[in-house]
Amino acid sequence: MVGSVNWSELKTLLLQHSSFVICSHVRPDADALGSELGLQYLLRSLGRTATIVNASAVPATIAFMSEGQEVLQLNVDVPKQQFTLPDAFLTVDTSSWQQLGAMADIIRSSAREHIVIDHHLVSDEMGPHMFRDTTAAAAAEMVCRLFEEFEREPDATIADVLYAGIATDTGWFRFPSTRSETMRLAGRLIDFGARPHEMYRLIHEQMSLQRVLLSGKVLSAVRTAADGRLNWLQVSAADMEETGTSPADTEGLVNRCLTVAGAEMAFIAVELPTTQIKFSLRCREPHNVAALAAQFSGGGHQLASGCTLPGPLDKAVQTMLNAALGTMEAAPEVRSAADS
Ligand SMILES: [Mn+2]
Repeated sequence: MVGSVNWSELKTLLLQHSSFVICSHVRPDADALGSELGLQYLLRSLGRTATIVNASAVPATIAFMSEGQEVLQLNVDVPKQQFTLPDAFLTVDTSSWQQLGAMADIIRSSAREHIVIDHHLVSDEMGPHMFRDTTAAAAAEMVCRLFEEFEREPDATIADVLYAGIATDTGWFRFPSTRSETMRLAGRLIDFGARPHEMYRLIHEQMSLQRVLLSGKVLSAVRTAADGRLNWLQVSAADMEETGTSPADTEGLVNRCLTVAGAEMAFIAVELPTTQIKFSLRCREPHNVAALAAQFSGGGHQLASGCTLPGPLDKAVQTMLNAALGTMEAAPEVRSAADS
């Protein structure tokens, strides 16, 4: 069912049940949370009971999305022993048992129906009711489509969070996954009251001044190798102390290295309080930083991965630099790959 979802089958299945627990992956992102809230709203408008329960808390950065809504956390708001089983579980934005965290045990041991709505490529076998469209740019796209299938409309609050889900999963409509259908559905959400500028501001323009200062300090010391094909940054504990920041404030900085013309690979090395060095790795095709991270027991995706090395910082950076240059040599040239 990958790529084409049988919407009428999904509709029938949803209408066969009267109570749902909706869940998504651990550390929910805007797409996961927006999709959950959208599904809850839709199911309630159909006269169903729907509760959102996740294995982990809503991250502070997107907490504004669920303000005034009830998003429960397993073992914090709902003890596992007191879990009231619904008629059906509805999982959205993942089809990985591992990604469901502690919710996976509850779903698997419950023998209740389990309906999955997802757009990811990799998938576990989760039963007979998996509705996956890997051409969808976001799970929220599929939720929007479901609103249309039921001939329902989201209110402005739900339009906002569904818009946030689609916008963030597509890198604000610039990733190759962005289709005309993505734009059409996002356009409909604006008709229903979604505020694109406000969603962008609330998600991306909430930095502390300290964080901006740290960015300046770290970026001004960007280093480069292999004629600019590899760029990297390093952040010492002293840098963070001086600017009043923490390792979390370095998130996203590595991507700036790939904005330089000719850059093919990038990494950032961050000194943790434990004196270990955390690496975030990025690259363009045909390189593979998942393989690079795996050399150091790390993991991730081909174009974005991470791993941890023992300190000190300079030594760890040198080790990573050698390994990165090694994988670049082994990979076919980006230019010749594009020509062929
Ligand atoms: Mn998603």
